[in-house]
Amino acid sequence: MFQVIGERINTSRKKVQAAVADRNAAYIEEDVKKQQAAGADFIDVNAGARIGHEKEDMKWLLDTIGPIATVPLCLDSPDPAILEMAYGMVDKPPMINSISLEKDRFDTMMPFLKGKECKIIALCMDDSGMPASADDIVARTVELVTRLESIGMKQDAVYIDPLVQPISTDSVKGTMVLDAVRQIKNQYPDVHITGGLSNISYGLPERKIINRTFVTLMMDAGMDSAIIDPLDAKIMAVIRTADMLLGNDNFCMSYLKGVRSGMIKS
Ligand code: THG
Repeated sequence: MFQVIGERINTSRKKVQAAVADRNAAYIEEDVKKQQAAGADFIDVNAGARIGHEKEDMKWLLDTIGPIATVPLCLDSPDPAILEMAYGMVDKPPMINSISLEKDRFDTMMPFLKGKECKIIALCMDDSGMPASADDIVARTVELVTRLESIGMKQDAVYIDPLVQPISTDSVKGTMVLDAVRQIKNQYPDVHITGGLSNISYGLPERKIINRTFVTLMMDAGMDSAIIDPLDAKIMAVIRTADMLLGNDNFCMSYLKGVRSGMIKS
C-alpha cells in the first residue's frame, strides 16, 4: 500500500509557525490527530523555518507530538545534529528525512545511521546540485543504495527522493523523473520512492490538478510514498483509487472503506 507522509507540521506554514512561536500545544496536537485520522502513515516534523530556533522548536514539537502520535514520525531537517537529537526523543523507530550525497551531510549522517533502527529518506542531491537527467537520478540512487547497504541498511528501509523539479522551466522535467523511477524500481524492487510532488507545478496556475495528475503517473512508474497534505481530500482520493487500480488493494477493501467513511468521493 502507498505510504502517506503527512507534511503539515512544518514551520514554513504560517499557522504552524505561529503555534510553535506561542508554544500552542493544543493546535499542534489537533493537527496531528487530524492527519492520523485522514490516513497519514508517518507525521513529518520540520522546525527549520524560524532561523536560530530549530533545535528548541524541534524539541518542543517532539515533546508535544510524542504522547499523541499513533504512527511513526518523519524527522525532517538538513542538519545531522538536529536529527541526532530528534532520534533520541522518539519512542517508535522513526523515518529520518534526510541524507543526501552532499559531502558534509553524507559524511556526518553515515556513522550516525549505522546500526540505528529507522527508515531513511535519501535525496538525489549532491554538491553539484539537482540531478540533470533520468540517468543522473538513477546513478545517484545506485550510489545511495550501495553506500546505505554497506552499513547494514535494508533496501526496504530506504526511501529514495528523486527530487521533482518544476515543469514550467523545462518540459522534460516530468518524463525525466518518471523514467528514473521506472528504472530504480526495476533495479531495486524493495527500495521505496517518495518525495514532495508540488515542485512539479511551481510557476503554473491551478497547481492542484497538476499535482494530482502527476502523483497518478508517478504511482504507475513505481512511486509508493509521498510527502503530502493528508487533509487534501482530493489528492488522497486519487491516491487511494490509483493504488487500487495498480493492484495494491486486496478485494478493493481500502477503497471501499474510504468510500463508506466519506473520504473518497467522485
Ligand atoms: N522532500 C523531502 N522532504 C521534504 C520535501 C521534499 N520536506 C519539506 C517539503 N519538501 C515537504 N513539506 C511541505 C510542507 C508544507 C508545505 C509544502 C511542503 C506547504 N506549503 C505552503 C505553500 O507553499 O503554499 C505554505 C503556505 C502556508 O501555509 O503558509 O504547505 O520535497 N524528503
